[in-house]
Amino acid sequence: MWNIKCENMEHLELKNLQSERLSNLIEKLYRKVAFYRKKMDDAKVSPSDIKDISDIRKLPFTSKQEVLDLYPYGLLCADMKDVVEIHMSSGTTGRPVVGAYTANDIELWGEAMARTLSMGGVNSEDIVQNAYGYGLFTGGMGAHYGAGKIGATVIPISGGNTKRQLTVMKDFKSTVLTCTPSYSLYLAETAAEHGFKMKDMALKAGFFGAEPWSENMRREIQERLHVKAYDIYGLTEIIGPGVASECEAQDGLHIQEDLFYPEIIDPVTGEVLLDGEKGELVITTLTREGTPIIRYRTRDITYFLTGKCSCERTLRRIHRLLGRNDDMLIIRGVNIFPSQIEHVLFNIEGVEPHYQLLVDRKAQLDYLEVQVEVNESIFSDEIRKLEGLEKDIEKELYSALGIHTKVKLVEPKSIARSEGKAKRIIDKRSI
Ligand code: DLL
Repeated sequence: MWNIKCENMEHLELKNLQSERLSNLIEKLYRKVAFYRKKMDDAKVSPSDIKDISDIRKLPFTSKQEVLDLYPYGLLCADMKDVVEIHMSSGTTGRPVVGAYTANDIELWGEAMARTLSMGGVNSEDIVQNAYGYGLFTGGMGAHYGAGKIGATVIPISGGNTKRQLTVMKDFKSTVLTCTPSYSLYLAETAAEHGFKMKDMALKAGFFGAEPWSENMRREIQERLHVKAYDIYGLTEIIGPGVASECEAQDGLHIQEDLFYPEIIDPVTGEVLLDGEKGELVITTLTREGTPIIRYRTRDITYFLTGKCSCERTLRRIHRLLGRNDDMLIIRGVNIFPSQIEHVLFNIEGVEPHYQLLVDRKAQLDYLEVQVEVNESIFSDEIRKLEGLEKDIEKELYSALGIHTKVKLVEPKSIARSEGKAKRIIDKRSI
């Protein structure tokens, strides 16, 4: 274990630590963040009411919409001179989610990711090929800080340039791969096409997350890449990757609960659920300084696993994420809201306000087809013109979303109408 004291803490000791950290956090937030002061005043809770970790239930939730409304600096709790880094959620236009990090937050992030990578056996002898995107996205820097803290060698190759990834992997004998699960399979596929033999590579482990994936996909990755594949979870609002991750038992994700306090709630009533009951994961950052957050509703669905893990860590485990309780699509690790697509479509002449998003996985990569109705006059145009329009819309969507989509123009009235909510998304990915 990277940090045996924290990862193997006895229940009462952990509870005391969480209680102390929560009460310090609330006192600071009440003083420094107008948004939280008002929220607590409205809920008639004062910092002196928060003494024990169980008092957390007196505090209000924080929603994604509130976070978006507080863009860019509304959640900032530290002085700007102490902020050393800023990250934002991936791939969306409009308002992104912002995380600001002090030097201590970067330290904390490195610690959380060092624990994560150590859970899969990474040590200072390893060569970590970090194919998560560097930049505003938290994946690249998060894995970088963790591997650096362990003293492993980092190859900060970032995402993309797949053939070069394989050459580097082979020539530098990378032992660890970090990237999204879908990208790992794309790497394997490209390897087969170009005569690279994955079994002859030095890779032994991969740390995959940032998008939903399944047990079947794990099996496929492990077979094709000849690695042990670990599921890692996190989100920009909390810190990025490093919030929860699998150990060698690959049986649920241990939450770093001395740092990030987890609850599972009923998404409708907000009631706190018991172990084993499926619901929305809610997280409080116990030690963040830049942009701490209280009872953040992640919209991610999971449940607490019961029983002891064979790895002997006492940190609680959650089941791998089961999905999201909203409509956000995650395509190749990029978060996309249907409303963004709608926004693009409705600016195009001749396009009708009826569309459907078809999500599938082809050659192991997420694939988004946008089916959109056009009006009679456009539809009766010659094929060449229709194809031109499809290409134009694809370009517009690419510039708005940052990912390639396939646009298919369909004839008027061919998409099913609804009297209630329209069913915009058909997700055929079997996960
Ligand atoms: O995706 C942070 C990250 C980077 C995690 C690298 C793991 C590895 P965001 O871009 O803010 O941050 O997206 C967060 O992605 O609320 C989940 O819905 C989803 N997600 C992240 N990890 C997993 C996972 C990063 N292991 C959102 N399984 C989260 C399923 C995941 N979904």
